Amino acid sequence: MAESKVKDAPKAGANGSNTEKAVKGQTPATVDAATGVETAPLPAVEEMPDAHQGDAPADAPLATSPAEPEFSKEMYMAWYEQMQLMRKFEEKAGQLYGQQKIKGFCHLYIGQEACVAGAVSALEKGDKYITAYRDHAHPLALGTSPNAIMAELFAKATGCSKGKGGSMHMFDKEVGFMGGHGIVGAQIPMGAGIAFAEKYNKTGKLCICYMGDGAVRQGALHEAFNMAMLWKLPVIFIVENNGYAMGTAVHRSSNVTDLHIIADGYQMPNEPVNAMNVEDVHHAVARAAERARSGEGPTFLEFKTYRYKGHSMSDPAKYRTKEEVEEYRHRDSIESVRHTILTHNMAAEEDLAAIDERIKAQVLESVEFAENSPYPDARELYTDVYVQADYPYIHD
Ligand SMILES: Cc1ncc(C[n+]2csc(CCOP(=O)(O)OP(=O)(O)O)c2C)c(N)n1
Ligand SMILES: [Mg+2]
Repeated sequence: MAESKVKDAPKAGANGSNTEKAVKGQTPATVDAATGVETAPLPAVEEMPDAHQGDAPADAPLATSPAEPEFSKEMYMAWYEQMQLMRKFEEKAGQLYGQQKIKGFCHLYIGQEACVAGAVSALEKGDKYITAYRDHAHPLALGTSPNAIMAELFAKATGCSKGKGGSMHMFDKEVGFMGGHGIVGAQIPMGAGIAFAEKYNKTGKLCICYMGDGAVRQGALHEAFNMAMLWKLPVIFIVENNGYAMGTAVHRSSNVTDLHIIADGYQMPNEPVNAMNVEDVHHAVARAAERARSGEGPTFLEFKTYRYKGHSMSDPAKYRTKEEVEEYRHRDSIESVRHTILTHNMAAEEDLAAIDERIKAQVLESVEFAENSPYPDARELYTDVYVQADYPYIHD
């Protein structure tokens, strides 16, 4: 039986970063060699007396390779490819947003890739995933084609939600991805409900339900946690604590900043996880999955992570310093995996470059596919609104 490890999480700002003064200045734009995508310069951070830096795990260990690799070469190579695809796909999406090819909302996952890659590798086919609006990486890792995701971003009929969902509402039932939800916290009771269905139907599968740190103060979480524990539902709740809900640092909205201990109120096993490290994510999710599948019920994991970009494409992120962002870039999960692969001679630079080339081609193909796809027909407005075909209130 997997044991709950309720530990003291790292204290916010233990290395002083939370108390650092914001500085004026700007990091220069960089161009990615693999995709040719330009990363926008980080905005200048002005001195703001009321600005608070986040509660992200500033004293989490630096992401470097372990003395001995814990997993097989195949696993590290798969993680590298999967996380690079997420990142390069989103860098391209960000660029296309700037060109107004993609409109509406668009929240990038860049920096948080290990949160998904380490979970997918620890779970089984048939398990279900649900998350909020920062939702491009999940279907990419689960096997939805980049073409269908890019087409969805372009609001095209060939998109995974038929062009009717856009960035925040990706769905792909075939791979177990149940969305993509724009209302903060709405997916928490839905995640519990999906887990209820798995238990009721005795499928042996579970539901993994992601949420942001901003969602844990929603009443829906507390109702769902209570019922999930009462009925011992096979669900893994994950809070991706990236330090901020839009521009609000965790400690400005929550008295409890070690968010995982909120689950103690429901006697739900919980633990903090250094989610800049894909191995740690894999281990924690594997432990929680074992608990769920053996009938012991839910777990609440607090993934300490960080987003390198603003909340959404329209956020200049003036509430944090460029030093804070840089600090996390030095713990980058993809760089860590790359380092492990090279240090332990699992592959050579050229092999990784070949993967990068493959990803570049895949991403460019997805853009071409999206560009050449049609918009949905106007009558699509009336389809997929309700599952019940004879729903009496909406008619053509
Ligand atoms: C019920 C509700 N209230 C407010 C909003 C506006 N809103 C969108 S995202 C967001 C912040 C959520 O932050 P967090 O949960 O930390 O997720 P992150 O963006 O960091 O991934 C807010 C307040 C919303 N979408 N739904
Ligand atoms: Mg957040």
